[in-house]
Amino acid sequence: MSKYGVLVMGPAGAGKSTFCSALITHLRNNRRSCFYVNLDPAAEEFTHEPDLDIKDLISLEDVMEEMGLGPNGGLIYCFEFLLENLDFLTEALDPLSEEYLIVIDMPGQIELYTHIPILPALVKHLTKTGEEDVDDGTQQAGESGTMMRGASFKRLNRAVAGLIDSFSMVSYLRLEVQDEDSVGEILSYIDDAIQYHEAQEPREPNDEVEYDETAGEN
Ligand SMILES: Nc1nc2c(ncn2[C@@H]2O[C@H](COP(=O)(O)OP(=O)(O)O)[C@@H](O)[C@H]2O)c(=O)[nH]1
Ligand SMILES: [Mg+2]
Repeated sequence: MSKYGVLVMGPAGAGKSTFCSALITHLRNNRRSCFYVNLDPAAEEFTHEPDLDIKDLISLEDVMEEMGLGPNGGLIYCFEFLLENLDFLTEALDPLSEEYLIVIDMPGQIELYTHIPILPALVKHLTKTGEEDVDDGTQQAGESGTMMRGASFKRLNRAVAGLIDSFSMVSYLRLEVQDEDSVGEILSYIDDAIQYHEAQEPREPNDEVEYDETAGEN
């Protein structure tokens, strides 16, 4: 069974957690299932309590105290620990059905992305979970020793960039976090990417939601 998620990344203070919170509010208002994962060991206050919190695996405060590390070193330690204990993620995500949107709130410290390969390792693990057809081709290409150079390489690059552009695989979207329609617009891009509506078609749950504004609990 496939699972779908949003990995929210960006520099510290960019608004990642604010975006996660707005997205989760929007999903809940529309009776959509979501699972909020906080992977920032330094995050303390949440609008929505995380369903899974890295702090339940390892605490930054404890690490700093016990290992004598500063905040950045401590954060790196926490992530290295997470990578050694990925069952913590897998066990929580495994039972989720494909209707869930998994929202993963990441820390922003640049060291985590530049000094250690946590992101590739994390993404590799997440895309492998429950999937059989993971393609490792990219890594093998680099090792083959037959690197393309010169004009043909430039043409290939241009063609790949054109493809990404034509299919809107990378886009910049403006978010006005207090505007429900703006959050909804971002969600519709996410839904397009994960083909949410195609998967939901037989049950059409959104039709019910849209017209049933008085329905029970949140
Ligand atoms: N003015 C403004 N402030 C924002 C915006 N997004 C987030 N903030 C504020 O910036 C601070 C950091 O946001 P946060 O979501 O915690 O950033 P994170 O470190 O990327 O998770 C908070 O005080 C937010 O209220 C925005 O779009 N505009
Ligand atoms: Mg944050």
